[in-house]
Amino acid sequence: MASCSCAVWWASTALLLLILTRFLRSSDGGLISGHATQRSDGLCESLVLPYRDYSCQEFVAQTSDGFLLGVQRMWRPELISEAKKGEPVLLFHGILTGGDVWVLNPPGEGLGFMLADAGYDVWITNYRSSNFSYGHLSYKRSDKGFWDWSVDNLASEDLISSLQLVHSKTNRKLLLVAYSEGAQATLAAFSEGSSSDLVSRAVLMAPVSYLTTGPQLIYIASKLRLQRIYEALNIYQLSTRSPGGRELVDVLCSKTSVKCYRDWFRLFSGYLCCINSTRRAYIDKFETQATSVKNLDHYSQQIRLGTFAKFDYGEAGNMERYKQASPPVYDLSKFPSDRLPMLFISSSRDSLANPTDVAHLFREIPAGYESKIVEDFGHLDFVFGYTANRVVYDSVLDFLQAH
Ligand SMILES: *[C@@H]1O[C@H](CO)[C@@H](O)[C@H](O)[C@H]1NC(C)=O
Ligand SMILES: CC(=O)N[C@H]1CO[C@H](CO)[C@@H](O)[C@@H]1O
Repeated sequence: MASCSCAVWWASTALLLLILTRFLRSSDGGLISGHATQRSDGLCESLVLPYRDYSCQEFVAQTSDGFLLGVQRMWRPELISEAKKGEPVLLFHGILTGGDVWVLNPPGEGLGFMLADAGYDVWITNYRSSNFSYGHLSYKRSDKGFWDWSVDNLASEDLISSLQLVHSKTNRKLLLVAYSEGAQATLAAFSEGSSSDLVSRAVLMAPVSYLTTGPQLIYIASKLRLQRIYEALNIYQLSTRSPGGRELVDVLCSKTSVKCYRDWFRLFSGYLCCINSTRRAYIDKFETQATSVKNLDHYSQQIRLGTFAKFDYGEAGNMERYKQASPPVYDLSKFPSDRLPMLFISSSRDSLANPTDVAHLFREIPAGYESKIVEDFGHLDFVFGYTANRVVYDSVLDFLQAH
């Protein structure tokens, strides 16, 4: 990026952002953690129950910092009963999306459906800001506090609360399938010893850990120091769906060689093999979903510093929070890949969890895990690709069944 002869550009971008960005409406409150609930526009009603072979129930998992996560349980009633319970598997999605990624492709293609068809008790969780979550006990979506989080909190709160909810409902150890930032949160949480004892085996797909490069949103944001503009404007969330969001994305893309005008998919992947263009309109009805600017900022820090560490608040802020000048790094040598059966699935053409960064990850975690590298598969193909069933999910099912 040519360095700033671009004062004019900064100013015009700032102005554009100010004009374009709006906030989403606030979400429902008054829900009780751990209880099944009803929601007519929830994930179950919208995406699972229309297929009559499946049952689906909405739950709420409350995090200790007050977020109300939507957690859905889906199963095939003829395969699972009180007497014959399926093994619980938790699906943990990635950045700028929601738990719907597991069921946006139809039965036979979407991982949620495939696992239910194989007799599993399938639990889908949603990040704190996801469309299918339930907001916060006291913050509204328009409050700064609602967006004061990054992958650190997804690790310490969202993953853990979801695992605990499923464990409390099933009294069994869980299988975990985590994707992209969900996989990164898993790496962070389990490296710190949190809750891996609730899990019996795990699959990490397109695992993000270290970030070096890639033609994607996060990289662009890091180059632009996007969060500075945002902070100046009191903008805390990024969504391509909010009014003006797509134009905002276009502003980002115009600063790079990525041709992602009007196409948020290109923000994630320089390469995509297998998105069904007929189904694209349907996917666009649900995706993307908002994330926090702080979450992107954390990724920018990782790219700039080359670390997989907690959020950097600056020296004074770090002293206050962490009692040290620099943010603590996640010690991947403590990741339980030598104790829990684990499978990593990555792609040689994934520009976000790219081969260089995945190799870096593999050098740091203890040996003992299995890994599979697929060819010619983009980052979003892992959840939206119409061939993900054969290329990736068959291996997921084989691995879960074989151990
Ligand atoms: C693409 O999606 C449409 C609509 O869901 C479907 O009818 C068609 O079979 C799909 N094509 C492929 C190659 O999966
Ligand atoms: C909070 C929010 O944006 N909820 C939306 C999630 O998606 C459904 C289905 O498109 C909408 O009806 C909700 O308003």
